[in-house]
Amino acid sequence: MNSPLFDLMRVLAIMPLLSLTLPASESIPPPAAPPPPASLEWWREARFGLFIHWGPVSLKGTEIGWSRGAEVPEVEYDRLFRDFNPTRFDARAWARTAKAAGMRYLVLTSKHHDGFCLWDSQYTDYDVMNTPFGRDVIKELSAACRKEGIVFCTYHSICDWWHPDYPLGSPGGKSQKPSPNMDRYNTYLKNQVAELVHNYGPLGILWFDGEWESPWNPDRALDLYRHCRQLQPSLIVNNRVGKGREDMAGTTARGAFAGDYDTPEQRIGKFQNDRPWESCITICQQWAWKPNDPLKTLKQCLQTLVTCAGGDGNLLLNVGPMPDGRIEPRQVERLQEMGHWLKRYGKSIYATRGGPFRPGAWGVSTHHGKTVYVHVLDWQNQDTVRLPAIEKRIVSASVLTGGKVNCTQSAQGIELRVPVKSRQEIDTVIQLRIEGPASEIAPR
Ligand code: FHN
Repeated sequence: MNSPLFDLMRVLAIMPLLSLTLPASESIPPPAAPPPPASLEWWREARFGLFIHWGPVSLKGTEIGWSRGAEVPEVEYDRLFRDFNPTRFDARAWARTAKAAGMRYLVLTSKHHDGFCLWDSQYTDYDVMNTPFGRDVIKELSAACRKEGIVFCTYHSICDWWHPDYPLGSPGGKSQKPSPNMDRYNTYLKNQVAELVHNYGPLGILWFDGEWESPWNPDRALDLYRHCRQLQPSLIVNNRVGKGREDMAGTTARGAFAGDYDTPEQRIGKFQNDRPWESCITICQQWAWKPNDPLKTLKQCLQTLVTCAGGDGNLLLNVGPMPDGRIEPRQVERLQEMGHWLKRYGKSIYATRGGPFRPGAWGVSTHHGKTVYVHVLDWQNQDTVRLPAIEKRIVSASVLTGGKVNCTQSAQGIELRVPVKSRQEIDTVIQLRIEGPASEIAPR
C-alpha cells in the first residue's frame, strides 16, 4: 500500500468528522497527523503479538472488569488488590515466552475497565505499588521486553468503572456514579497516558479500549489521539481511541475518526489491504485468568495466525496470567509449539502482505517480493487447489513444508497438486516464485 497516499486518504477521512463536530464559525483544528510510515511498517511486518490481561481479579478467576459488581460484589472486587502478591511473576520469563512463540510485540493491560493500575502512578493509589507485591509490573516488563527484543505496548481502558469522576460504573457500565466529573477524569486519563509513555516508553502501540460508552465522544477522541502523537510521534494508536469502531467486527465506520488501525475481536478480520488491522483473540475463552478454561488447539492457533496474515492483518493472541504471576504452563507450551512452526516457516508470515489470492475454503495466500505463499489449510477431500489466473508467469513451485507440488498455469487459472503424503494437517505451504513483484498483482 502506498503509505503517503494512504495517509492522505486518512486525513481526508477525518475532515468530514471535524466539520460535523465543530460549528462553521470555529476554526477547524489541524487534523491529527498519522504516525510516520516506518512505525506502521515494523508493526505490519511483525504480524504476531502477545496480549496479556492481568490484575488482582486473577485471584477470583473471573473476567477482568466485567465480573466487578456481577459475579464478584464491587466492594469485594475493589479489595482484591490488598491480597495481590504474585511472587512468581518473572518479567523476563514472560518476555521470553513471547519471543519463543515467535511474537514480535507484547500488549499488557496497564489499566482495564476496573481502574486498577499495574504501574507506579502518581495520579492514584489504586495501583500495584499499594499491593503486598509492591513492584512496578510495567517497569519490569517493559525492561525485560527491551532485553529480549520484544516491542512493549500497553492496553489502556478509556472507560473506568471504578474511578469516581468517570460517570458510569459496574456492572458493565450500567450504573451511574453519584458525582462524576468527566472533564477531570479526561485529564486523569491523559495524565496517565503521559506517564506510561514518558516513564516506560517509547511504546509500540497504545491499545485503547472501552470507548463505546456515552461519556466518550469524537472530540475527546481526537484530542487524546493528538495527545498521544505529541507524546511520541511514532506511537501507533488503534481505532478504539475513537467512536467509529463497528462493534466486534472492529472495522471503522466511514468518515469516523479511526486511529491507525482496525481491531476485529474474537474473530479473524476479513481481507483488507487498504487499512491495517489486527485481530485480538484469546488462547482460551476468557481474557483474564480462569482455571480449566478450554485451551485452543495448536491447529486453531496456527490457522488463526495464518488466516489473519492471509487477510493482510496481524494476530494479537491473549493469555491471562495466574494470581501467582506465572503464565499457565499449558499455555506457555502452546505458544512454544507456535514458535517451533514459525521458526521453520515464518518467512511465509513475517514481513508478508495478504494475497494476491483472496482467502477461500482451501486457505489463504501471502506474498513477499517475487514469492507467493499458498497456505492450504483444508484440501476439502480434493486432489487439487484451483486458483484464479495471474498475468505474471510462475517461474517455479515448491512445498516449503516438504514434498513435491505439480503446478500448472494457464489463462484459465492455476492448479496445484500435492501428494497426500506431503499434505500437512495444519498448513501445507506452497511457494510460488513469480517473474515479478507479487505486490503488482491485484487481489483476486
Ligand atoms: O471489554 C473488553 C474486554 O474485557 C477485553 O479487554 C476485550 C479485548 O480487547 N475488549 C473489550 C471488549 O470489546
